[in-house]
Amino acid sequence: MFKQSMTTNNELLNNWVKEVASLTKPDSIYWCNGSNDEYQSFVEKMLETGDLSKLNSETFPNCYLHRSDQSDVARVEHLTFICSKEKDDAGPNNNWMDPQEAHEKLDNLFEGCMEGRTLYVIPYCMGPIDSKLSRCGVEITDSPYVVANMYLMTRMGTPALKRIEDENKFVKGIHSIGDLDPEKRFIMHFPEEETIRSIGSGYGGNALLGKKCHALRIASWQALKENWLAEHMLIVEIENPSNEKFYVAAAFPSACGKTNLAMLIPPEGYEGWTVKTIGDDIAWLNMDENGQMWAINPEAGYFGVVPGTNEEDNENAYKAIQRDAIFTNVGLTDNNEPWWEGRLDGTPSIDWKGNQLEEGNHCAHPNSRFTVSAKNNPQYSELADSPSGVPITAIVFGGRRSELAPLVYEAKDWNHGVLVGASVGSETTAAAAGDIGIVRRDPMAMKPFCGYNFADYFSHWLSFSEQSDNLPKIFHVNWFRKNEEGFIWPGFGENLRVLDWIIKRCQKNVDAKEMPIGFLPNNNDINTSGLNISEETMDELFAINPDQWLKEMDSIEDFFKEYGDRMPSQLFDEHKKVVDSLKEYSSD
Ligand code: GTP
Ligand code: SPV
Ligand code: MN
Repeated sequence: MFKQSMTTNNELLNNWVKEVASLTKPDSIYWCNGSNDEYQSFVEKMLETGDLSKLNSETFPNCYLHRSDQSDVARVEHLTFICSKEKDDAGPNNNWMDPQEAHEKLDNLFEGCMEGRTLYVIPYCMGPIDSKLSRCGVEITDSPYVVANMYLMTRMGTPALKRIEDENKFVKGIHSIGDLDPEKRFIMHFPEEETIRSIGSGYGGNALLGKKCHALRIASWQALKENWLAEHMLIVEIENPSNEKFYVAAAFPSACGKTNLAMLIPPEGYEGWTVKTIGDDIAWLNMDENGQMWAINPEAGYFGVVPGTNEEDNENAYKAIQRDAIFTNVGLTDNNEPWWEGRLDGTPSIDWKGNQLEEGNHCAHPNSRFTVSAKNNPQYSELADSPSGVPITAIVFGGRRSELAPLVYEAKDWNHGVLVGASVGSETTAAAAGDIGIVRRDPMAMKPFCGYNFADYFSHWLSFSEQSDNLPKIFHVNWFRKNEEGFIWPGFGENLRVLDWIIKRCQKNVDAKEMPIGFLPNNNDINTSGLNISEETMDELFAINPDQWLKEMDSIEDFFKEYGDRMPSQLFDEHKKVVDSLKEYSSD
């Protein structure tokens, strides 16, 4: 059904496609042009094969449901490898395999894997096509679902191919669904070769190779060599009533609130404030000649957590997915609308596996996802397409911590901020296969995504303080602190109250309390007017337990020591300062 729409004169690309085809033996090869007609033709094809089904076209026009294999619903960190030449370059934070051994293993798995299928070539550009900060890649896949998702998530097709032909350079990504056997599932990265090979999974982060594999794992390695940063961060634009604009980049681990913060709607009392989204998952940060950090969002769409999305907590996301969206692993209502836990209306009827919903079962999978173009977001910022990106005022780290971490605090300076980021702990979520709710160290929310040794990554972060005295201020937030009644802080739109304080700190408009862990807001400096929250509750949100913190600092030190001699001593110096000050504080 597909016409051969284009090929290329670029020898590098042509030879590579031929080489992959001679290994995988597809019946045909199709080069994607990225047009809307092409997207629709892929949708039609998947409706025929049953890969997609059409949702209620009156209420959810041009929306589709994809049910994945039941064993293939999340990222698989234990099957994700960094295959650098030197094991130490991958570091204790990554699984490592010798590149030659990995290629041999993968050659066996890829051999003939596309027989009877079409090989799709997807040229894509991460970042605005005309930005010098953007980077191109080509993904080869045998999955029409991957093609359709890449269409929504990246700038792909003819314009990307043109840039690749001009630059004669691209990240190579090879993906095949394989036979979905979890024993034969691997997501392997070869940073020195700028190559990704992924087999056996169709799930987002494992299969949409532009996203975590390229824009974080390979890009973080490139960023180390070229003095920039590739981060698991949202980018949000905040305009106050004086029409001053601020750009905040925030790193929270998977399923810990990036999409929600990026799409925030100002709460009551914040009339005159405007919040717009630049990006919801990945930021590439570059420093200019004045030492100012600028960020671009390399993506063009959102692959977001569906459960919990509703018009009260995240109306922008809710509106964005009313049309032109692909839903993966949600349930259905009795009138063929998508349904998920947290949707406020509709009668759930069929679960994500396609069975009649039974009481006690999840209707949607906890890691069910929507894929949608960023332009569907009512608060999409045009600056997401700006070649220079946006100037970053503040960097925010955060995690999901039911205890310990206060609502917000500010790092004392950049190097202390690097300690704060490197120390992030967070409870695991359904975004990755494995246990849920276990606190683990997730430095800068990059544990699953840093393509090289964390010790070198921390050194790289620290190195910026020697290069600029104009760096963003660094903060830490925790929306997830709990008491007997559940989450203490209302979160979502109300998080603007915390961003408001962060911005005031950046403008030097408000004092703060110096504590061992950083600067905390003075009483009443977080605007709670109109919020039904007592002073005692605010105290609870900001309570610092020095003994608990000293234990935390011990566990952080143990974690750092796993990285041995490569760890920058500055980080231990910063660590010691906090510990000494906590000891003093606790003996007062
Ligand atoms: P990835 O796409 O996996 O990187 O996740 P993300 O960081 O973008 O997470 P997302 O915004 O999708 O949020 C994940 C879950 O956290 C959803 O179920 C949200 O409803 C919930 N959540 C987000 N923000 C808040 C908040 O401020 N408070 C509370 N209590 N829950 C939140
Ligand atoms: C995450 O897990 O952090 C995601 C989803 O954003 S995935 O693209 O699958 O990595
Ligand atoms: Mn993510």
